[in-house]
Amino acid sequence: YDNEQCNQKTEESNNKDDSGLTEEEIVLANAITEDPESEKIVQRAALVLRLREGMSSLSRVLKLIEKYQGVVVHLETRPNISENGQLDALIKIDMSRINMLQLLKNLRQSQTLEHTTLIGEDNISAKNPWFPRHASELDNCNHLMTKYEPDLDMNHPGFADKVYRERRKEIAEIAFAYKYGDPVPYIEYTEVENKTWKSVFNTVKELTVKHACVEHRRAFKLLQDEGLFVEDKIPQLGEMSKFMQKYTGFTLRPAAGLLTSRDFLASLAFRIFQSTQYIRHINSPFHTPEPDAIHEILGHMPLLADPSFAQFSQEIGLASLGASDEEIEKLSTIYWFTVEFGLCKEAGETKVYGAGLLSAYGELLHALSDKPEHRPFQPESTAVQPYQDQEYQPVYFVAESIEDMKDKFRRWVSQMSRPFEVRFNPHTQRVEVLDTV
Ligand code: NLE
Ligand code: FE
Repeated sequence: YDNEQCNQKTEESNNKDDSGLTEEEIVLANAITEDPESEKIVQRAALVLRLREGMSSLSRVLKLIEKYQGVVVHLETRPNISENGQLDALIKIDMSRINMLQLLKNLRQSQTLEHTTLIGEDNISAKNPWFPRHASELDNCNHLMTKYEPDLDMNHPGFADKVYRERRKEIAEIAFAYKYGDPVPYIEYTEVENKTWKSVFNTVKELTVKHACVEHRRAFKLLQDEGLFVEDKIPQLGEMSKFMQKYTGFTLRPAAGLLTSRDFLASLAFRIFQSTQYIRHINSPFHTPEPDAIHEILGHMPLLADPSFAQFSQEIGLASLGASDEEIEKLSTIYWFTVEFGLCKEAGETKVYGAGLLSAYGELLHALSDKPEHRPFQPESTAVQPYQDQEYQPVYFVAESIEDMKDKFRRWVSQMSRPFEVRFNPHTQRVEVLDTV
């Protein structure tokens, strides 16, 4: 209902707009004015201006910034090379999003334009930091990374397999069509797909008894007891979603492939896990660089049914909302070395809790061997460790325990630059923004 209302308003103002804002800004301006919280969000932005009358234009601009309660944090000018007497200025300002839009509008208005021209802007499109405030808005958070796909990558085992490629398309279409509130789609898996599952399931089952952390082992057992984890049938995401919901409130929505980090992490804030639904190629059962339903089901879902781990997953998600690109990169690196490839100690032994290891027989053994490097998990260093996603990892980070990792993460994340805090309200499935400036 909210969305509908907002769209209608957008259309109206598109028709009779003369504000000088771009279409995207109008959409956002409308969304912003309807949202009282957004007035409080201060963001830093950079403007590059051509000052047609040199310093006197500059003073007009500064007055304008003052009028909109902006704080200039950096200012540089230089003579414009092509036109005599004109200056180019770079101005960095902290200003609330709503005032920023007003300022932009003003700068673009004709009387101001005689004095200044807006040449460039950074971080102004009020889209940043747009983030979903309600679980339904995750319908907009399904941007895919095109990296390793059967259609595009010659090294993909499905590249030459037309039937496989068709199947991938079919399942991707189902995910694209999914909207918040729909039941998780049911997929009738083929015999080949179930066979692939069987070989991964049986090896993982055997290895995890010895090598998985207690949280994973516990949930794995529950899943077997409840009849969801059986060797000859791929569990349906709908069933898995119900299972997780019962223990931690996490639910699933289908994803068509590897999502951008920002979109993927955002959903975790709502205790929603975006899960692929296709199955890896039968020729590479024990390792695939891309996520597939086997990886999600065997690796992620048991841990998402663990209360403490679910909490950690949601906290990474909450930290990502409205974060800068740099911070998203750090958060997804932490995610990579914990949720995907994490190791932890348990009564003096090294165990596995990373989903990318728990769904890949080959890499699990590699991770525990003496070939790769083991380093202690430290958010500061882990967050900036470069990684690749095509081969086995050369470095893994070992946590003292999942609890300890969570504590360290919390301390680290509290130093992020975001000028507001967020809180998830499970009754409304809404993220509430709390001002801290
Ligand atoms: N390598 C994992 C597997 O084969 O199950 C998938 C990792 C996805 C990040
Ligand atoms: Fe994963």
